Amino acid sequence: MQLQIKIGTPPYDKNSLVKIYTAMLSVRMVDEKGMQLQRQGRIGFYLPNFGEEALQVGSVVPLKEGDIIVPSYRVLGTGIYRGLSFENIFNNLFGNELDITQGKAMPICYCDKSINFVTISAPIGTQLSHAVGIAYALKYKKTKNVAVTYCGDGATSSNDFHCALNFAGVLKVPVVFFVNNNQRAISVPIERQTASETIAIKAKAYGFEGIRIDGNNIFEVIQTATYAIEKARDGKGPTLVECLTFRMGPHSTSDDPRRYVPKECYEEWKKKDPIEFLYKFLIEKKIITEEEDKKIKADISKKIDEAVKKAESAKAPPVESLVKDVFEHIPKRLLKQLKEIQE
Ligand SMILES: Cc1ncc(C[n+]2csc(CCOP(=O)(O)OP(=O)(O)O)c2C)c(N)n1
Repeated sequence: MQLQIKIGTPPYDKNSLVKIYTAMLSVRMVDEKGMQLQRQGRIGFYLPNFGEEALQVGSVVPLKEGDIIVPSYRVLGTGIYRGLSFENIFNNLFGNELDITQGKAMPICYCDKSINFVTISAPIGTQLSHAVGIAYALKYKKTKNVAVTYCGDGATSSNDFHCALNFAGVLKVPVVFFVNNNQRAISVPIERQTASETIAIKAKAYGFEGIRIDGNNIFEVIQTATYAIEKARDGKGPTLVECLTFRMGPHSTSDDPRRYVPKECYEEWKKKDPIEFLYKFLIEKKIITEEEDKKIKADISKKIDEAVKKAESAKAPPVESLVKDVFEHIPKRLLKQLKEIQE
């Protein structure tokens, strides 16, 4: 696929490009803050997206109203681009009373119904079959909407990956699978994960198209996502898009990648940083100035600091929240336990 970037026409006009760049920077800056907060003992856990911002943001640029994002835990940019707020993010991380799930979801398992961002679930791969079910419903109801879903290279070894791709092919549903091939599942390298030449070719066995792209090149991601999403919208079935990238940070704050990632890998991939790539493009093409860049960063930083301040000073969820919003009718045994806690 040849890259076609027509500057001045959406999504390559100034407003659209600044929106994309701001979303990518926001992911990076939320990650820096999240890591810092955990190291300072102010939150319990964080999981960063360092180096994978282009595939996350670029893959949702072509979405339309009513389309549904079924995320994995390492695609924060898909939510941020669509409007997942810093308040929502930090309320979840602090697990406070303002958090949508009142601290019941794991940190980084965000959700926002208003932007069709389905709750992130921690078990690997499960979201893929959910996405196929959702896409089937969209088709059944004769909408023109699509579902996009995500997983890592490790998740391609899961049962759900097979089930999801198999039924997506059989039912020809409007879904696009994006795989963030960051070349490791925690410490397990891709060559220990699969003997397949690429992940993209696996789609062939399920009867649909697989495409492998440079996941750090925002333009390649947008162009491929546009093609695959519009194809799904036209009733022409699913696509598997393998986005080659590299996890530039730890798997999570509970991990120390210095024990298994050679230093040279970081040096090599640092040169391919997706945010640096877009920054250079915007400056070289005179789409933004260095001054504008500083302002964008200062603005994001201010908003993040405000959200952290509010989230940290909010109260813990009330004790009753332990048993609320889980069952339609709270079971008697839980009510009994709640009473014991309250007493
Ligand atoms: C079903 C299941 N098994 C194991 C785990 C533990 N676990 C969490 S993340 C992870 C690695 C996943 O790697 P990958 O799919 O490549 O995604 P990445 O973290 O690289 O984005 C594992 C094994 C889990 N969350 N769920």
